[in-house]
Amino acid sequence: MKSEVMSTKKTENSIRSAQNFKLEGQILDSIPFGSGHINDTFKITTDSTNYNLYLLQRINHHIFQDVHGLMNNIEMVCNHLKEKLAHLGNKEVQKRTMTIVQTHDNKNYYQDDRGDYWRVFHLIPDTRSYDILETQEQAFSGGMAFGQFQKQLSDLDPKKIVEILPNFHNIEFRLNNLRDAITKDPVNRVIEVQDLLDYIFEREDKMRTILELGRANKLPLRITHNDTKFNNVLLDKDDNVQCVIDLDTVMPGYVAYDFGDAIRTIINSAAEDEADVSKIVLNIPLFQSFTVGYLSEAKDFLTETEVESLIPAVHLLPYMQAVRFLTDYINGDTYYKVAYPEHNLVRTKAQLKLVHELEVNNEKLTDILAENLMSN
Ligand code: GN1
Ligand code: MG
Repeated sequence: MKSEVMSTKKTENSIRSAQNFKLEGQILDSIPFGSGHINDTFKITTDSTNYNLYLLQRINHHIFQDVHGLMNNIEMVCNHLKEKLAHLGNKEVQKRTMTIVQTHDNKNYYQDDRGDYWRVFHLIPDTRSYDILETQEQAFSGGMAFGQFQKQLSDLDPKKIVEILPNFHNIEFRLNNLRDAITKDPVNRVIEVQDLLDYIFEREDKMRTILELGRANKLPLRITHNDTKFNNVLLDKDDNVQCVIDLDTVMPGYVAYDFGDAIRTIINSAAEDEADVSKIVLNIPLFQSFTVGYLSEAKDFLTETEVESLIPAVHLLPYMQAVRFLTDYINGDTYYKVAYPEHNLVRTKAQLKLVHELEVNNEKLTDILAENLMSN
């Protein structure tokens, strides 16, 4: 009962906020949408016969504290992508890029009287995203999608983009956050996760490869997506790439981080939060197909050192995700949305199982990458 009342309130709030944007037609309904861990997302339907589907989001401003900078980044990226695709015609551009809907006073976000921030995008119809992949074609499309994304943004000056969440993929920063959490131990959870902490700290040195290459100026900073979960790619009904979504973390970064984070979800035969870790095994043909798709777009611009950083990133990103989930568990679940009290712990164990599987199969993955670099 209580949660029903709360969700009716949320829906009412979402409709009230949506009314501040230039939507076509009258709003018919608003329903919670997607599986993001940070923002609240709603699908808005209107009675317009022309354009009637919108994606409304309440931005988590505890995490994204510079909402103005965030939305300017997204607008700049969207405009850049639209220019790159302009030759395809307006209709196609609308389908392949995200479109921000402005407020009645021409802003790209709206702040309500409770201090919450909202934004609206066009919802791209006839598309699908997948939490777990089904086919190699989908993996190939995912690889192309992120390769293309990096390529299309390669001539956008990184200095124009605000580093919206500094140190986002800096493993030293993430491990320091974990150490702080252990020291504070606000909800007495450290005692139950000692074995996981040992497993993490044993691998600390090995996970510094990319950080150190970056510090030695051996990796170029490019504009990267930084949240390349496979469900951030929209595919059309034939599983061709339609659009890359969730542009919140588009920032200067290293391409390997995008590769590694995509592989984290693509190669995993189970969900990111699978409680039965025996189900977490590698789907290596999907790694192969993603890699072929990615290299078909990225091979021309990748430097030799960037290529060398791809496999280290495949190990690093699930590891870093485990560090982040465990930090949040120890802190008492203040960052990620959780569906039940042990959710962050379950997520941590699932990611560490993936780290283990990747270690066992390191040679196979390295060989596949090398073969595809040669044959491309
Ligand atoms: C968060 O909100 P969502 O689900 O797109 C997180 C990512 C993590 C991901 C793990 C800003 O992304 O970094 O990889 O959860 N986003 C932020 O599923 O922290
Ligand atoms: Mg995200």
